[in-house]
Amino acid sequence: MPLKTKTSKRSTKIAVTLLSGLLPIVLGFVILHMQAERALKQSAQQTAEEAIRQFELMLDNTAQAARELLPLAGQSCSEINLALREQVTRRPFVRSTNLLWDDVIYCSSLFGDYHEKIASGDYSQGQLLLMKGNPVTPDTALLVYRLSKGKQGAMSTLDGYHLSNVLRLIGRQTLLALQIGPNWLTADGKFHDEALPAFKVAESKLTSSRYPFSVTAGFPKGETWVYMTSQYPPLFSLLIFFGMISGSIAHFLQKRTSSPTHEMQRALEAVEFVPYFQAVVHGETKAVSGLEVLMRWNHPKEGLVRPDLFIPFAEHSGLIVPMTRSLMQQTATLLAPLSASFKEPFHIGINITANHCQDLELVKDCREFLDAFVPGSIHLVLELTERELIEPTTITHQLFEQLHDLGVKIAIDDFGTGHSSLGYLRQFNVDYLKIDQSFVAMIGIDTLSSHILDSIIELAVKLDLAMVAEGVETQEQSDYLSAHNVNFLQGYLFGRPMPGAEFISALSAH
Ligand code: G
Ligand code: G
Ligand code: MN
Repeated sequence: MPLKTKTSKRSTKIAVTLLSGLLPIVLGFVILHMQAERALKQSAQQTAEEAIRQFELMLDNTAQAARELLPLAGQSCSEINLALREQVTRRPFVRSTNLLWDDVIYCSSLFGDYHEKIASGDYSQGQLLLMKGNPVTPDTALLVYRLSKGKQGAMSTLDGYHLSNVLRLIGRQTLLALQIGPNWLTADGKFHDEALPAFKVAESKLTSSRYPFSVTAGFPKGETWVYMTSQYPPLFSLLIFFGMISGSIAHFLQKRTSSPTHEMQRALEAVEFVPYFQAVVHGETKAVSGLEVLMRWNHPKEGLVRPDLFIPFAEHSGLIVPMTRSLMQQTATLLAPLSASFKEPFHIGINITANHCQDLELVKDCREFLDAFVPGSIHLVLELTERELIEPTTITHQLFEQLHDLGVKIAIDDFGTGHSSLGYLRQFNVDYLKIDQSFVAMIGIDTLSSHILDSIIELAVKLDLAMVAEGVETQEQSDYLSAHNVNFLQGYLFGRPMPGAEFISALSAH
């Protein structure tokens, strides 16, 4: 049943709403994460480039000192000592200078005469060596630049303090390391000779094209998140806003499409409410004297739906009026072509709810219905159930007066189950009583109910009202009712409710 799906799919609906709300947030978050990673990558790259530039500038100074001293190598230390010291004073960053002969330091700006063999193989491309320290400052790293030509050699050293200073100033939020051969230096001035650990986020390694060193920049783990929380709070609010909008839209759309009213509105437009006809026969002759129109919902997914399942919703939403109109139009289209062949007025019963009687629209619908038939060929009977009585107001008074003028008949449906007074029956100009099937079912079974049935019949006779007995299923019931002069009979014994077209071919066959 379509109207029950509302509750059974509740969890799915909540899931869809949540998903629609979360999707933009998650997607937006992924995009922001990617954006943050790109920004960090770019920043690391720029920082590394800047560091390379600064180190190359410093090395240019250092190399210049070595270049100027190299031709002096071979001369005695006392002659050239002053020249060594001059370079230390003149060149920024240069801490000491040395001259070599055949890879042996024989003269130093610090100590003068000296003797120390160096291992030229330790130098990256024979040119650069990063040292942990030297005998004078064992805890300050030191970068040595070496130049040689034949047996001549010159070396100038750069204080690690300047190097780590550059790393610190340029790096700021970025992790930076200067690497020469297997050794490297970090912004805290620390010397390392183990393998360089990877930076977890946005690692970027650049190698100088002019000197044998490289710089690695990057960020510690979690930096992407730190960056996002510092840069994107307004965007986060926007994401949550979009999520809420999207979730609300999903919620609204689902509510709209799944509400019984919306579903029935759709069905009405698709003409899914179709008429079924059930025969009403003469009590005496058992000849078909008319029919009752019973609404069925030909639902595309649920199949045929019985009216008691959806009529309450239709009444509640006011859709019952256009639904009944549609049913009347379809009935007229089906039956009008036959109307010329009706020998006596054919009874067409249409069920009407109390809600339907609150304005005069019904009069117009009935007039249009009657206009479709050969004049006088039918009796339109409006069946009002006794279970919900119509409040007598000026409008209903007018309504029934106008219906009466049109020649429309009124039947009280399910008679015996409600409590209509005689005054009521007279007020609405009732023409027929439809005896409820529960009394018919008791014939031959329950004597008390049979008594009630007898008094209903008696009452109808006294009030001069025609009677229709509903739910006649057995021959015994039929015989009993005929014997008690019930004018018309209706029930499975004479025919089940069937699709309009089927009813017509059965009727024509007789
Ligand atoms: O046909 P049966 O199961 O089908 O009908 C069930 C109930 O629905 C009955 O009480 C009948 O009066 C009511 N019903 C059937 N068709 C209509 C209709 O077109 N309008 C109204 N208001 N009630 C209907
Ligand atoms: O309330 P109203 O009388 O309009 O409803 C008629 C209802 O009775 C429909 O649901 C119709 O299908 C049903 N009906 C018609 N004939 C019989 C019958 O012989 N036996 C039973 N049990 N139901 C019937
Ligand atoms: Mn009825």
